[in-house]
Amino acid sequence: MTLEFKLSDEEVELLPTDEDVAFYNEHGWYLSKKLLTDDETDELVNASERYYAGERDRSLPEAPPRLAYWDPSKGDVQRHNDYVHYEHDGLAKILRKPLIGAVAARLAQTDEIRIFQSTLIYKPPISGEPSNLVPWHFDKHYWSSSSSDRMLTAFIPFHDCPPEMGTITMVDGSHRWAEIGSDDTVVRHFAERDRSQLDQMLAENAAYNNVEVTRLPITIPRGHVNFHHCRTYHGSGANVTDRPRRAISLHLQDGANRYREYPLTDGTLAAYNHDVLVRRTSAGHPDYADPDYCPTLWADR
Ligand SMILES: O=C(O)CCC(=O)C(=O)O
Ligand SMILES: [Fe+2]
Repeated sequence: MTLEFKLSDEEVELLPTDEDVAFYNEHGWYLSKKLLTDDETDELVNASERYYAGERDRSLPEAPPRLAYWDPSKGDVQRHNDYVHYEHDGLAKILRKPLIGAVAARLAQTDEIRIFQSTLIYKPPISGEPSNLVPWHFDKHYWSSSSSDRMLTAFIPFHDCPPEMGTITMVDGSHRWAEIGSDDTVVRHFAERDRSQLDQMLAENAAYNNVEVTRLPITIPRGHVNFHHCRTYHGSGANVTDRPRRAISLHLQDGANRYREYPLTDGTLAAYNHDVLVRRTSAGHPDYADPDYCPTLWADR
């Protein structure tokens, strides 16, 4: 183990236990212990405000085709900004805390975790704002060009995140469902999709698996992180409080994840935004281990 990927004795206490890993395997999600200090969550708020005010340490060389990139001209809608771990060192410094990667590695039962994507999210405190509603989806649908089924997401609010703020909501155990032969429009992001279609997709898949849908809004205390498996259905509701809901979705890949050719029914190959940014492998494919865009968060070698 390199020095960089070392945990303190106190941090080791914060790792998931064997029971926690079994819970994750059964339910498809896990609410962590307190992984971030109050100073770190304060700094996430401050750094995100500087980001929203235009502060960048570097910029993407080009805008990939499906980049989520709120700017003030978009107004008071839900904000999504991808690649903040690349563009903003203040946010990246906290996201790259080894403890987060170590928890993910335990859950995914792998010895290496890399960042796949990070999205800064802000739900304005407007109870009727339709863009605040996140329809049911699972993240692997956007990642068809990734080979791994162990990918997972760390949802990191910057404050206590109760149901009335529209916290993330898990469809319990849905990562174990078999999927109905889905049309490959699912690879399109939920922001581009019709909400009722996605609600229907959840209902049809539940019926196909002969299960009731159990929706669990996760009350996340400040500094705690909710992890979900890449095939766990999730969504979220309105923010009916008078405070913004601030968070980062930190999407993670295990060490073995690679680009794969995944043909869609129209004959084209599934793609991800990285494909126009990252370096190539010797086989000429996008390299999902490019340290500039997909840095290693944890390695236990
Ligand atoms: O912002 C939310 O409530 C959902 C975010 C999400 O879809 C994710 O973390 O994968
Ligand atoms: Fe998601």
